[in-house]
Amino acid sequence: MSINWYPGHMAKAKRLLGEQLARTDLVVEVCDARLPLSSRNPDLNTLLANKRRLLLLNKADLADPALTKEWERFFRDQGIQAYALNTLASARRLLPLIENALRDKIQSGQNRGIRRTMRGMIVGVPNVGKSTLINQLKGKSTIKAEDRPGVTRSATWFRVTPYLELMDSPGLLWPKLSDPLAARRLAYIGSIRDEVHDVYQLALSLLDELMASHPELVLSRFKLQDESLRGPALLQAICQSRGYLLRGGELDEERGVTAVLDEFRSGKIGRITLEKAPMGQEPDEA
Ligand SMILES: Nc1nc2c(ncn2[C@@H]2O[C@H](COP(=O)(O)OP(=O)(O)OP(=O)(O)O)[C@@H](O)[C@H]2O)c(=O)[nH]1
Ligand SMILES: [Mg+2]
Repeated sequence: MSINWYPGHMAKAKRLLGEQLARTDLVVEVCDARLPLSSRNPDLNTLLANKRRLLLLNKADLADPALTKEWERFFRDQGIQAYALNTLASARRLLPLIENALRDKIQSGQNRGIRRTMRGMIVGVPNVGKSTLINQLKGKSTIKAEDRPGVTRSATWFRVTPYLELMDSPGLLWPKLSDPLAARRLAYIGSIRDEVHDVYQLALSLLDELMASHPELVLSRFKLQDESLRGPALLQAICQSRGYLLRGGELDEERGVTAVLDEFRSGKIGRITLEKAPMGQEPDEA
């Protein structure tokens, strides 16, 4: 898959993050709980240097809860403060976490009779829910947030409580991703634009992955019986089962592709985590 998925606005975003870092007390990194390694951009480590950080495993409602617990444990073992979150249901859980992470800063101000506004920068790859998180905390959907990557185009500060400002930022992908599996998985969760992929191949490879890890969920969602189906034959069986037909009676595979990708992304196939936490290993942030 050799594709240009690093549009100009991402290079700009990287510059902006660097510029805003000096006025930031804390960085809140958002990744996708279904893909906790591959949806973390390793560039952020160098870019954010020694800033205090929280890691949110967002969209936890779409991920396997037991595996999310393992991921939380894995990151905490590495000294990373990681928390699962469902932004749509309980974004406000972030506020005490931020307060806790900044307790000494807040306290030292209070000792001098000052309560300064704290500033947190929200960063992460596209489509993980950064803008939605700020909307939920503000209690108003004033920021554009949609289920596709590249929605936010500039970095903007928003006051979410009397003493907290959060900065929304454009999703940041890396210029080149050498691991094709990680690239595909980022596409499955909608962090890389569908336009740059062959979506037919993408749906087939997603189906293959799901048949290897969760065959029962695929068979039950698409009302199929044959566990041995793979590749184009599986997609065709899905179209048949759903009655996706073109006017001449031919299978409407395009509709099948859309159904597979959309239904995975929205969790309708099941709560599926694509990456397992490595046990007893250093994090591999490829
Ligand atoms: N199920 C679920 N969906 C979520 C959650 N958080 C965000 N979303 C959805 O994810 C989609 C992307 O959200 P955005 O807030 O636009 O993501 P973003 O990270 O700002 O994306 P970019 O601006 O493109 O970088 C939207 O359809 C949200 O409703 C969550 O915790 N669970
Ligand atoms: Mg956004």
